[in-house]
Amino acid sequence: MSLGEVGGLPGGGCNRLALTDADRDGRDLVVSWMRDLDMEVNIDAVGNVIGTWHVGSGAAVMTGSHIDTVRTGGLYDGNYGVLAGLAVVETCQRHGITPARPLSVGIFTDEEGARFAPDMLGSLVYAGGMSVEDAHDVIGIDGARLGDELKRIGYLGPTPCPGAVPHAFVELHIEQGPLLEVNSVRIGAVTGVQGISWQHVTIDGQSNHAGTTPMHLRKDPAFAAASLTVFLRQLAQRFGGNQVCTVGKIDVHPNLTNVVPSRVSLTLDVRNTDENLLKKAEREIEEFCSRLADEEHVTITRRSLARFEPVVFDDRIVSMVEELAKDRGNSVQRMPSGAGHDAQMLSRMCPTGMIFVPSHKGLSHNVNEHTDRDDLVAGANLLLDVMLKLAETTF
Ligand code: HGY
Ligand code: MN
Ligand code: MN
Repeated sequence: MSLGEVGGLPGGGCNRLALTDADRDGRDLVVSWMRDLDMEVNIDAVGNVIGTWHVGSGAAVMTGSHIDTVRTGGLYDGNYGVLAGLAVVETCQRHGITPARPLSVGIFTDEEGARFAPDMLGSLVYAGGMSVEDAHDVIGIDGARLGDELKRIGYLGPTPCPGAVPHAFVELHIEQGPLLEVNSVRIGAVTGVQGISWQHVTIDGQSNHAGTTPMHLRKDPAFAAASLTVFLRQLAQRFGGNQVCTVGKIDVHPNLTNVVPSRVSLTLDVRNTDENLLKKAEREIEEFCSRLADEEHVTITRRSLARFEPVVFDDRIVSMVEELAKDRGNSVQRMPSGAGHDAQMLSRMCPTGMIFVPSHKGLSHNVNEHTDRDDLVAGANLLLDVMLKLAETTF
């Protein structure tokens, strides 16, 4: 709740877009809680914060998530997994439990990708999937350069990337969808993450007078953008299954009532658990855009913002989540993740899994995001059990 007040919005929820002052203030607060637990705090070259409780020996059992939010974020997306990780360390210390391995908690930079694409940027660099230089040169939706913002907020750290390879990684997160609540199940044993394809589309037409320009002479990028948006909805309906498509950001220039726009840019968020279907969707979008450009006499240029193939988590960890959930008397089901997560990047380095708890009405990326306290506690207790078990497990 205290973290939720940092960047808090008047009606509830919070806005801590990556590397803003609010993100800095949130980081400073959580880092202070890491230090209260005598954890060693390392900041790496893209601002990932890794807190480590040095007990036992060998590579750490790692958990973590993110504390950057979207512009209308809830209290739990990302934050819950980071703070539950600290609660695991605090609980072990309070009860004199000494794990066989160090426990570490990561705060990964810019997981949302809302200001600086791609999403999961910090964990992608941590896992060696993107160079620090490329990450620093990413330009945000507000024109800021990621490396400059890291420096400005004091989180351009000395620790090199890729980061230390964990013994294993497990992330606790809210489901952000309706499944667990609809099925009255308390815990999700996450089997993997669906594929993600983000594109930035720029449509250049010709600005003109709204009153005097006959319809057949227009080069109207707003109409083209609307047609593309409708096409995406229809594509998702045609594909069915897990196919989802979203146009979340549209910018019109000059954005005035009586001017046929000169340029419209929009973002496409297209996802599917099946890589072949995701590729098919991308091909159909490309073909539609080239037809649309011809028909509407506009120029359409597309730029990839993020492209991640579906990820399957280590079944040994998925089963561990399932069994330990049952040991605590929780109902549990296996399920894929519709949302991207830092765990999908850590799975490139070590055995990785995730734990979900229900989201009320499936709401997320919404200030009314909510998870019942009993579910939050059950998830945190399960994280404790899984981390301690991982510390005893040889892979
Ligand atoms: O885009 C996502 O799925 C995540 O919220 N970053
Ligand atoms: Mn998240
Ligand atoms: Mn999110």
